[in-house]
Amino acid sequence: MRDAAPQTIYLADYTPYGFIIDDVALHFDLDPRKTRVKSRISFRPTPDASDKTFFLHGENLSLVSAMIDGTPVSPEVTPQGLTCDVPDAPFVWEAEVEIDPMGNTALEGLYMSNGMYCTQCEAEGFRKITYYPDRPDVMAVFTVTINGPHPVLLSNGNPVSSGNDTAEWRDPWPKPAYLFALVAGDLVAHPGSFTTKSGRKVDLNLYVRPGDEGKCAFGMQALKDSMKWDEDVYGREYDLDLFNIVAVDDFNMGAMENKGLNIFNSSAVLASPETSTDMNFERIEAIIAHEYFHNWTGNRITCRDWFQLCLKEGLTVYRDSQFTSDMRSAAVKRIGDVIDLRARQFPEDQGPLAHPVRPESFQEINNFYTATVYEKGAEVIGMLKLLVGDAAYSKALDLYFDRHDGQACTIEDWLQVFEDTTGRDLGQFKRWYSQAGTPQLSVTESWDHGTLTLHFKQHTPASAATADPQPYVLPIAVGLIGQDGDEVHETTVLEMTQAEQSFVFDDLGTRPVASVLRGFSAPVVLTQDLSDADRAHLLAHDTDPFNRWEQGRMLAYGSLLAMIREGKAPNKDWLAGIRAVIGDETLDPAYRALMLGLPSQSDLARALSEAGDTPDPDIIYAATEATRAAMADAFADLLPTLYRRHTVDAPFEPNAKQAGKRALSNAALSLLTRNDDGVLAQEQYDAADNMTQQLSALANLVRAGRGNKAVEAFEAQWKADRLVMDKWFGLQVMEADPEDAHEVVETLTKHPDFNWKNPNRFRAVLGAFAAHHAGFHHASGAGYRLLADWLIQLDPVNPQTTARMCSAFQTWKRYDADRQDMIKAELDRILSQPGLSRDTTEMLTRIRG
Ligand code: 0A1
Ligand code: ZN
Repeated sequence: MRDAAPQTIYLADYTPYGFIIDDVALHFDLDPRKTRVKSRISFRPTPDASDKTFFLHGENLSLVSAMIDGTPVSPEVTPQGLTCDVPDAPFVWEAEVEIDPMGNTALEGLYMSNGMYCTQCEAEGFRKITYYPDRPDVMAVFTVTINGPHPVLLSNGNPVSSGNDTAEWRDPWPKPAYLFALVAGDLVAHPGSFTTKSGRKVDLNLYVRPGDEGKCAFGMQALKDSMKWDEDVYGREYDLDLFNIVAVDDFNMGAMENKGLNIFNSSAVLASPETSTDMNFERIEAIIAHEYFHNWTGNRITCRDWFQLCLKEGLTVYRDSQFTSDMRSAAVKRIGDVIDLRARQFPEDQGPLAHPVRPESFQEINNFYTATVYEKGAEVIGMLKLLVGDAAYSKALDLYFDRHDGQACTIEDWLQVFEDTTGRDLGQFKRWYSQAGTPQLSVTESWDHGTLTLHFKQHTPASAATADPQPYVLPIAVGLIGQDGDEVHETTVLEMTQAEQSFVFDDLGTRPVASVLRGFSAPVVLTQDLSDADRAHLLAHDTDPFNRWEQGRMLAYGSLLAMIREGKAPNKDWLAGIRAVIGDETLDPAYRALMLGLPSQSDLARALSEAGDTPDPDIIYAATEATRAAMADAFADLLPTLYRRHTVDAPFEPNAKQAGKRALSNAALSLLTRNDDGVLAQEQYDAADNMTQQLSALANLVRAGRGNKAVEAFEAQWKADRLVMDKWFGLQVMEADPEDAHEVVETLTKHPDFNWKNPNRFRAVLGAFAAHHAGFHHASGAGYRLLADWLIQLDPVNPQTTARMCSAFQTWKRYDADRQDMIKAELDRILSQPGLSRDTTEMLTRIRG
């Protein structure tokens, strides 16, 4: 049932819990429909607590019995939890509850996936397991006993004992309930081990379903690499004798950092050359690192309340991006992150869902695991590091770990360690945490006898979340490139703090071209009055790899927007500039592959709407197609060589070097396919011995309208592999012609393997559809209706995944009146469903505005 009046929770209302927990003992008797959970918790009143009410969260629990100090009590129970009179002295709470893991389709709390038991407790899932103060600032030591007829019975920490159908675990580190985990089932372990720098031998296991053993080696290696990296770069050592990872098929998100027992969506950990693409390998390596890094940034130091989510997530994303940069190419990683930020975070920050990196209110915390909290949160840390310098950053982090180990902290604590290390006042910088919206930064130049002045203006549009945004501290990395192509001023970081500010470079001979916002040094929308010729100059000569790519992208935008608005032909200078870069064999192939990319259709729609135009999805689609065709023609003589030279003959390895070569040869293939009727793609499909090559060939065949046979063959080959079949479903949607994308989706949803209750499968089809710009925004409104139908169907089963997918509608105000009316009608139709979840209600109400 929908809550009568959904409650809004405010950061400003934080009050500490009135009790301290010394010790938690949990006992599970597992049963698919009637699991019994016994808890024994020692409480002690907090000496100076203002609120002495004894409240325990609890949802979907049947209370069997409750006792205080051995005496039965009858608490007052509501759908949200219970209260009870308690002594004004230390006491022991004991309770027994019954829960139904099988009936738990929301995948929060204790649930079942393919016959195995698993848990997801972040953010507020523990309250679906037993009565407990389910808030991150309540930290305790847990002992867990599990009984059940399963060969593998796991929980956090170290094993204490195990016998027939029983196991006992103890986690010596105090932790909040959201880090609790339990897994039970018929699983096989892929073992490994790691010796920490101080000599502790840690046993590692990757637990998978029988049959998936061959997909563990890469994840295990990524884990060892992460453990080593965190020692080398942050001085952080692992702190238990055991580290377990479990792969589950039904999972709402990517993975979860439970103490000593990480639980992963199988798509985020299982990998093999035959079944996973290079992109999958890179993502898996990053997610394993991310979850592992949480052991310090999240677990040892956790969040005081959920408003502080970015404290652990922004920092951990920042750390995993550093790790990927070190393991692979820093330039390629940075460009990929910026593409992703613009695709996912900018629309959020510029639309009705805008919220600060540290939100100040929410109804459903699950709706705030967003690109703003995660990715913009990481950008904020990157800026802080740029402003204080690498050495001060290291010192501040050492202080953070020293000072706050074992605590539940706030953003204030985080900034304080930087203030204490550097003596800087970070008061203005803190706006990055408290204000919503993407700053717009514009720069103009003046030149006077060897002196170049850069005039910057910053402006952040008002939003529902921040009515009157104040200027930010912006680190703006700038270099200067001379007319001859040499760098005449290396990167310097300008620190902008005012709404308008000028910076002067003098002693310059001839007028250089300014390379501004190198490395994307701040998450802003930059407008720079550069001519196409200047941009082409930077594309050819900039020493900053990000900005070099960025200038190619800006030229591509210019070319595409002129085609969309005025039907102009593609910009020849841009094509020539890209041609020079992709043909330059001294450059990293992965980097050159990125140069062959175009802004996505939704990025183009965003650019048009930022400029005050109404995007027409069909015209955007046509312009993108025409531009790809022009690229295929302009590079026709170069492409066959690029393709052949970078096709990897050696046995597949998922390293960055091989992946880069495959990325470039496949980028070439996608252009070549436009002019060869799919002959080369078919050849590659037939010869492929790894998923990167096979899937890329398949995509090209489908796009060329010659995919029927290969689609069938692929299905026959991979029917039994869930993760590969997700790719099969997704690819057909992504490559569908906009005219019939919704029909393709309808057909796929009738496929016997379309198990819509599995979040991965649902996302493979409906998520891909929402991302198919011209298909989803079909003028008939059929796309909107179709997605709304499925959201209505999924909501009662899995509110969290439904709510996340509502963001497909967040950009609705960009489009024309007809489309807006159709979307509004669908939003209202979903909102009028009786019993709509709190998650989905909150999302749609905010989107509807
Ligand atoms: N903390 C995890 C992400 C995560 C969040 C919520 C979840 O369920 C509601 C699951 C996972 C991470 O950052 O990886
Ligand atoms: Zn995380």
